[in-house]
Amino acid sequence: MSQSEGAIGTYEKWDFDEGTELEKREPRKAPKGALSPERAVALLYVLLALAFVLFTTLTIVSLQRVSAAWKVLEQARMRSENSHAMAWRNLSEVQRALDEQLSGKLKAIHGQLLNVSQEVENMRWKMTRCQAECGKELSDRLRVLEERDAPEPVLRQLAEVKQEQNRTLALLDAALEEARNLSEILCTRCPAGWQQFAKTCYFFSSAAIHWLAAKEHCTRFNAQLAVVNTEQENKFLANHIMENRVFWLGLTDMDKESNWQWVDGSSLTLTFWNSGEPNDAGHQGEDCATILPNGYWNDIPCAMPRTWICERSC
Ligand code: MFB
Ligand code: CA
Ligand code: CA
Repeated sequence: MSQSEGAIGTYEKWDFDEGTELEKREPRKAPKGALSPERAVALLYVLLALAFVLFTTLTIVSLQRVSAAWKVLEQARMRSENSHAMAWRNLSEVQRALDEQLSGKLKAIHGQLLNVSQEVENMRWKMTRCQAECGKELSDRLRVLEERDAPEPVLRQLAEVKQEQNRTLALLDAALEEARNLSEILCTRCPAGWQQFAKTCYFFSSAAIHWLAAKEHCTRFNAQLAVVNTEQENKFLANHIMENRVFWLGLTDMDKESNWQWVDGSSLTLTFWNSGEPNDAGHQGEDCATILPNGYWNDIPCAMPRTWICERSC
């Protein structure tokens, strides 16, 4: 005998010769109280439905909470953005007010600096001119008295005056150096139309006049004809010479031939004479120096009309 599972019960197969006859046995009755399959399935469906409803409800509630949280987050972000924008506007306002205040103060200080710089420059010029003129005049007078064989006491007094003059000139030199340093420290900018190199301002003329007139023009601007102190300065001047022009420098040997002197009394140590120059060419001679576009120098007659370069501390 073997058993086989059927849709609605259990069949037992009996072996007989003429064939096999399945004898349907009555399904066994489920024990009392257990669910019938139909009911179990129905219950399963109900549970599934309940689970689905619960899941849907929970999903809806969660979505509502997420949506509410999102709204709160969005409002917080908006508030943060607004406060950020407000803070930025306030900061910009404060910065603008500060900039205005500072630029006003800076302009005032700058103006004062320019005045001080101008005063220092004027004082420096007066001292330079006095050093050249006062010293020369006193020495000339002393020399005249000495040549007249003045009496011994007078000569002794003259010697004391000369010593006093030398001490005064030494003090003047020291004061000049201080004024020059102060002028360089105060250096802020050059006048309109002037070029700045390091702490010095340069004016390149367009007109052409003779050397003495050019020297006077620079003095009127509290400046002097250009004095070349370094190779870099010479290169700067040459680089600023446009077209094929030559410009007067503050260098001359008109006082004593071949004794070349700068207009500010500084000694001539560095030179850039063109080859064969200075040659004092021609019957009237050549006693004033010019700088060529290539940066080399040439002496020409001082009466020639040429463009010129003024320089002054900025
Ligand atoms: C000379 C120069 C002179 C004049 C003449 C035209 O050089 O020494 O000063 O400039 O050229 C060749
Ligand atoms: Ca000469
Ligand atoms: Ca020459």
